[in-house]
Amino acid sequence: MKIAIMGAMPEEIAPILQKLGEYKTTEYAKNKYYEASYKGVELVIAYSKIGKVFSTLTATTMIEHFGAQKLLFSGVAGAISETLKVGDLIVATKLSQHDLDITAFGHPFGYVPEGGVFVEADKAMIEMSKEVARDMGKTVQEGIIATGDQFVANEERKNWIGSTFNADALEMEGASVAVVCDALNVPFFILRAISDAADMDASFSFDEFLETSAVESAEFVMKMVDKILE
Ligand code: 4EH
Repeated sequence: MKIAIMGAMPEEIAPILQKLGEYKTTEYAKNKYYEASYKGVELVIAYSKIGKVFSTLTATTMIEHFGAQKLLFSGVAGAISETLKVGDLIVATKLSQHDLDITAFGHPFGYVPEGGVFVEADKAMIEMSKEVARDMGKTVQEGIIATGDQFVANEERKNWIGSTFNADALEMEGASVAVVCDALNVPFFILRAISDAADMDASFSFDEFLETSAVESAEFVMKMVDKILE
């Protein structure tokens, strides 16, 4: 089996590469892919760069070029739900693109003809995440993640995304990765640790907590890999 682990920023995969220690680096499509064997399975790891376009390219490459059969995303996110604080973990149940707008034709926000508004994540891995959380003595919240090509640092925009998509957290890559995995029949799991509250202090909070929250997420994702291999 080959499992892909992706992030968007270098900081989001650094803890994973550090844990693995040894890996092979391959350049492909203007990005670096890191391959390692871990407890008898093949891993392919990469950070995509920021946003929906780069994350689409990377997820597609991991599946179509490197042959990944499952994909786990690890990273940070802005909180919408009041119950999510910096460092807390959220597992996506389903994801939507909050910046996709063809409402002029009477469609809802996030909707694409023949696509839909949401893409659902793999139920088996969501179930596993509950066991992993129990094993680790941590809590993970399940929720809806909204994705768009903007760093949200505005209460009004955040609240709009929250009410329009019933979303609990927001980021810039999850929904595009979800579309790719869904289309190619690859089970996927999107985990994020909160770095900020997508409000006027978001950029400062993000800079302060990116690294520590990325570590929280990466540690959990590696425990997910362990659970998959059980
Ligand atoms: O990959 C992008 C990163 C911010 S942009 C999306 N990631 C972090 C999640 C995220 C997020 N997305 C939208 C955390 N908080 C968010 C928020 N809105 N409030 C970036 C950051 N630093 C340098 C360059 N780009």
